[in-house]
This record gives sequence, C-alpha cells and structure tokens, in this order.
Amino acid sequence: MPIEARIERIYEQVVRRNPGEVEFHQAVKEVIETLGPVLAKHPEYAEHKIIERICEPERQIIFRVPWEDDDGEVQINRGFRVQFNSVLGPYKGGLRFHPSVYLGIIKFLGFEQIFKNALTGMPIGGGKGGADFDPKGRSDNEVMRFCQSFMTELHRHIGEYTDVPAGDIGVGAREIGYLFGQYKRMTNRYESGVLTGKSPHWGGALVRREATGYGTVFFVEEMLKARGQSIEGRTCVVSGSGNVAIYAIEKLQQLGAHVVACSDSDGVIWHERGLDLDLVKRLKEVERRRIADYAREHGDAKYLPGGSIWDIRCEIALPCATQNELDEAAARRLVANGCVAVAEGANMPTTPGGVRVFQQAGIAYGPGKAANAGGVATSALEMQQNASRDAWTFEHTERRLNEIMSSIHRNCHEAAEVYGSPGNYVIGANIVGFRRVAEAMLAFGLI
Ligand code: NDP
Ligand code: 2IT
Repeated sequence: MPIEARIERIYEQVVRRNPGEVEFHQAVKEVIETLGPVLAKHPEYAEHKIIERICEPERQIIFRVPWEDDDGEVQINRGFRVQFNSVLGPYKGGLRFHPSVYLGIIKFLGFEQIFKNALTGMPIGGGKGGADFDPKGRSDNEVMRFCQSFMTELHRHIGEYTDVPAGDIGVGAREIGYLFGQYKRMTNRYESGVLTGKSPHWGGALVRREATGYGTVFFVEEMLKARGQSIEGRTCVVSGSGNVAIYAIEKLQQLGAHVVACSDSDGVIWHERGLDLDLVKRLKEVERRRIADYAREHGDAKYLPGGSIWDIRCEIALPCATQNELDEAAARRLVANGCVAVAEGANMPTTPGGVRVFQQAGIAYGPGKAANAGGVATSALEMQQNASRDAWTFEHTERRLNEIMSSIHRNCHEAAEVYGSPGNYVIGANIVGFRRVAEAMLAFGLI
C-alpha cells in the first residue's frame, strides 16, 4: 500500500476507535501526516506497526474524585491519567485542572508529550492527567480537599520509576504541594522524584517555575539567530497570564524586547509603553485576580474584554494560554501586521489552518512540542537532582535549560533539512521525536 494511503488509513482507525475526541484526532493527524518521508526511509517502522502502536495508549485510568466544598456539599469530579508511552522512561507529563477537561484533551496532551519528551533527549516517557475540576473561585481549603481526594486514587498508579506527574493549566506549586503531601501520607515514603514542579524548599528544582516560558524564548532566540536576527528591541505579544506566559514575558524583557500585551480567558491587556510584569505577577500569582484589574492600576493601559490579542501589531507572538487559541484568520492578521516569529508556549495553540498560514508566509514558527519542551526538560533535571539528593544553583540550571533548547532547535533544524523541508520545525520536531521512540520500540520487541 502506498505510504500516504497507509497514513490516511491509520488516521481513520484512530478516529473510529476514539469517537468524539476531536483534539486527540487533531494532534495525531498533525504528527502522522509529516511521517511519510520517514516511513519511506525506514520500511521496518511500517512492518512493525510502530505508528499504530504509538497511537494506542499503554494504559488509561479514569476515576471518581469526590470531595466536600466549604458549604458542606458533596462534589464529584472525574480524574484522568493516560499513561501513553514508556519506552524512553517513566511516563512524564503534567496534570490539568480545568472544567473543559475530558478524555480527548488528556489524550491529545499525552500524545504530544511522547514526542516532546523524546525531543529533550532525556529519559522520560509520555503521559498526561487531570480533572474537570474548576479551581477558579475555590478557597485554598477546597483546592486542598480536592487534591487530597485526587491523589488518594492516583497514588497507586504513579511512582518515581513508573509515572511522574507535574503541573499544567490550573496546577501550580500550591496544588503540587497538596498532592505531594497526600502521596507521602498514603505511601509512607518521602519519594521526592514522584512529582516535579515542587517548591525549592522541599525538593523542587530552581528554574522549574520559569522553565517553560524561558525555554520558549530561548527557542525564539535560536530561530531568529538561524536567520541572522535577534530579539532585542522587538515588539511582542504573549497570550495568557499564567505560569508559562509570565516567565516568557520575563525572559523577553530581560533580552531587551518590548512586550505590549497579555490576556486571560476574559480579555486582553494592551499597554503600549510596555507591560508592568510585577503587577501581572501580583495579580495572577499572589492575589489570583483577573487581568482586567491591571487597567485599574495603569490608566494608560487598555482592557479589551473578549478581544483578540492577535489583532495587536507585533513582530513576535507567543501563544501561551491554551489549545486552538490562534486560528487561520488570526494568523493572517499577525502576518499582515509584520510578525516574523511565532513560538508556542502552549500545547497545540495554533489550528492547522493557522499553521499553514505561518508556513506559507515563511515566518519562523516553532511548534509547541519543540518550543515549550523546556518545562518538562527542567522537570527531568528536577528528577535528576532528586535521585542524587542534590540541589543545583539557579545559574547552573538555567544554563542547562538554555543548552537543551539549543540542542532541540539544532536537531529539528537539521532533520528538516535532511528530510527535504528546510526551516520547517514542524517536520523536524515530529521526525526527531518519532524516530527516538520508534527505535526504542523496535529494540524492545512487540510491546
Ligand atoms: P496556567 O493555569 O498557569 O495559565 C493558563 C492561562 O491560560 C491563564 O491565563 C488562563 O486564563 C488562560 N487559559 C486557560 N484556558 C483557557 C481557555 N480555555 N481560553 C482562554 N484562555 C485560557 O497554565 P500554564 O501557564 O501552566 O499553561 C498554559 C499553556 O502552556 C497550556 O497549554 C499548557 O498545556 C502549556 N504548557 C505548560 C507547561 C508548564 O510547565 N506549566 C509546560 C508546557 C506547556 P484564565 O485564568 O482566565 O483561565
Ligand atoms: O505540557 C507540558 O510539557 C507540561 N505541562 C509539563 C510536564 C512536566 O512533566 O513537567
């Protein structure tokens, strides 16, 4: 059967076997439609049905999470952990707490994570988890009780050599603390390496908090360097105002860029003289308020309720909020306004139509599995420090992160050239990640 037809058939099977999981279908399609040239060079991958096996998670766990709210009412949520692929190491990937979570979201994230983690070159497999719990407006005590109930089930499925969760949307240092406390209580083991993103006061790595955002900016630096350009003096917009967005803005500012806008799910803040990052941090990290409140403190900033951040003129755009937040029309506006680089701090934020626009325009486009891999890579550095009971300095860890992002960029850039699509980081990232996983799967026999 011709390779293209074979890939199409695999995709149809995935859709049929996983009905309604549209984000998962999208993520699978985006990867496998770029693998034709690899299958042509390596017929053994098709013979051993490597792609078909990768598309089927090794294990999927769905569980009830009952908890009591502050009014004494019982609440029931649904918890997930999808253990997708463990040929390169223990399952590794974050937990997302957001009301939109269902199996299709967790599977898209877990699938992406396999290739992202392979790209880092570190010994980590791919997994993802979460719950349809909405932390917004919940008290610390409610979040704690939810996390305790979630971990009461999850603890039997994870471990430092089995599966190592971390944060994602709605899960930060506070939640990781409650989850770790309950894991320790359930197992009677101080097993630091079972979770990453811990506070540096009790086993967390310095730089893990900053890593995804910083890493995304390091990736932009590399993409621009490859074109003889740089970040300094550029006007930038960063969507979201959570963990990834905040530290992407911080690194952009440190490198001399001018960041004029960020957002949350309610609206956009546009501050032409440059964002006041200390205020964003206070509003979001400390007080857990809405980005609209930024404009109350800076009269010259504009708040655009329900607005699109991609309408704002910029040279560098970093989507750092959520999936499918940047569609084809938004991509056209960015290109028309002179944008030269887009790197995805979020997972799958650009729709397939948006990606096509960037590629046709020839701008530097870094897909999430390459551009945001600094977060999980630094999680792997945290695991390394936990295993050796060591704690590295901020400077050392940031240098390691920078080296890892450069090497991811170099590998993607080279693979894109070798496989006949120079400058195409989508093809480069998919091929490098896929080949590492495929080679290990071949070596391990039929598993
Ligand atoms: P946070 O929860 O810290 O922040 C999420 C931000 O995105 C908030 O500003 C939130 O706004 C906004 N957002 C979330 N969901 C939506 C939505 N449905 N529509 C519009 N805006 C939304 O999460 P992170 O910063 O950790 O994660 C952001 C992205 O980065 C995600 O795609 C995540 O998968 C990805 N990522 C995260 C990594 C990490 O280390 N944390 C690593 C690699 C990727 P609001 O407060 O209004 O909901
Ligand atoms: O999407 C991601 O890479 C993350 N949320 C981070 C995963 C991790 O294990 O650090």
